Amino acid sequence: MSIYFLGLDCSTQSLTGIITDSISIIYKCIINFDKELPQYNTTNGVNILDDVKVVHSFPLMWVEALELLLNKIQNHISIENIKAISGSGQQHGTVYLNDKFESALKALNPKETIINQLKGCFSRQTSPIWMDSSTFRQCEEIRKTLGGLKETIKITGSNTFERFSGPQIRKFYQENPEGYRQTSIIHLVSSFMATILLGENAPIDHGDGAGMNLMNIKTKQWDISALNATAPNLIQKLPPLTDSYNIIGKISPYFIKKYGLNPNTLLIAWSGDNPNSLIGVGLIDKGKVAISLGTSDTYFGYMKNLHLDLNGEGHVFGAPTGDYMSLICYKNGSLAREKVKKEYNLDWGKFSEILRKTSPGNNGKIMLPYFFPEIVPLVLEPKVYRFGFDENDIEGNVRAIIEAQFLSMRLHSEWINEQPQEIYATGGASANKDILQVAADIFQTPIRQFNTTDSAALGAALRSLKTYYDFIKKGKNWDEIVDTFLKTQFSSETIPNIKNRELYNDMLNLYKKCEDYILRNGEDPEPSRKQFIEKYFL
Ligand code: XUL
Repeated sequence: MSIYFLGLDCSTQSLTGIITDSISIIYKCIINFDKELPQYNTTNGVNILDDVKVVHSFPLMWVEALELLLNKIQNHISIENIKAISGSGQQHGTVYLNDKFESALKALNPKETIINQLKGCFSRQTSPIWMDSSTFRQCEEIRKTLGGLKETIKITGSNTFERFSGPQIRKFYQENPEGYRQTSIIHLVSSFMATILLGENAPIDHGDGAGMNLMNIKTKQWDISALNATAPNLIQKLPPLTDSYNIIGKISPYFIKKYGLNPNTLLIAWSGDNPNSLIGVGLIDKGKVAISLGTSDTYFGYMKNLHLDLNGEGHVFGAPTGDYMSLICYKNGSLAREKVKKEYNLDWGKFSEILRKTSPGNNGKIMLPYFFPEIVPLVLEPKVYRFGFDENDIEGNVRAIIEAQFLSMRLHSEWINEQPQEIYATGGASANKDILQVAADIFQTPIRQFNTTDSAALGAALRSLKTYYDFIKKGKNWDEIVDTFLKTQFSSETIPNIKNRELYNDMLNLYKKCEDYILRNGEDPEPSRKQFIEKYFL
């Protein structure tokens, strides 16, 4: 009899399930929120309110997607053979539940849908997600109470960030104190989805917990000073913390009766999408980093020992192995690429053709691509800045957005202080070789691509497999698992063109000058831009 492992990824735009046996992926399915759950009226899985800084989504939509997904899985494989399930959630988003929740969850009737039975259990109907940047004031207040930038980073692993859960919770408490008072428990997207499967409140893992500005990054416990700086009685409203590799219980009776899951199916703590992707691309050791080109673009790496970015742009999260990971995150990822593509009526084929035929360095045309508020560097009012061209220049804009994304990544990842020997690429846009060529040239590092672009769901499946084998005392180590699953996933490598090394070193300095000029009152970059053009294009 085959045995299976299920990894779920509740991301911004969709819910993905990957099922593996002990050596390979055997089935994958996706529920796209906009298309398959149109009643929630989302665009790219979210609801951007009148103020573009406020971005929410619907916890019940994620639950409904879970039921649709399990239906598909049930029709495709012998679902009773699934031995363990783990999952991944878009990070930072918070779910607010009232005192009816736990009993309603325990009493779920499989003859009805979950959403009908949980409707009255939310003290806040929608969830602010990672794209929300409306908590500038709360970030300042919490940072000040914790003793300033460096202290905040030393305690929580990151500066206070608009999208992080702590500032979001504080905003809810300030704007709706009664709603906050009626909140019995606050979950992350990851622990909320785990809770639904478990039938009782699940813990938050150290990986995702580190993205809240509430967990002490050294002790991996809730930090009382951070909790007090955020909102009153918060300790009573948070689930406990746990290691990402822990078994949190077994699947609840609802799913056994309704979908035929096995009563012995183990549930492993869920984590954030980035910690899961760390495993899903096989980063279990030093010296390699990954870029994930999805709704958000992220740049992350495994970290054995805690190393903080005291300047405050990067984050340190828990890694699912029990160690740490570094991360920087961009909001202007695929949504910005798609905006440019749409603006000029291109398809991806044409977009790629332009990247192939335009010159590295873009004839000195530089873009600061803040189509949406940006996280790194912090830009709250979206605006696109162009140096040496305008929006009518189709080719200039296509090359400029891609160069800008990777120049910014190279610039703002310098704190990690580790020159990667190889970069792993994942996420939807990593399937585009021409985008990866620009990235390889800018980083001057080979980029390894995978067949599976869903590294978060795969990471979750591998985490469930690892814990299951540990549980039955046939422990497989991470090296073995990564070798078995990921070597077969390697599709190709994009080699940097060495001829472009100096050009992109110079362009990086120029890009920094443009950023300094716009964001930090730095000197006019125009003379440097002219020199750059003279050196490479005249
Ligand atoms: C990471 C971040 C995003 C979300 C959504 O800090 O905000 O990557 O996890 O993918």
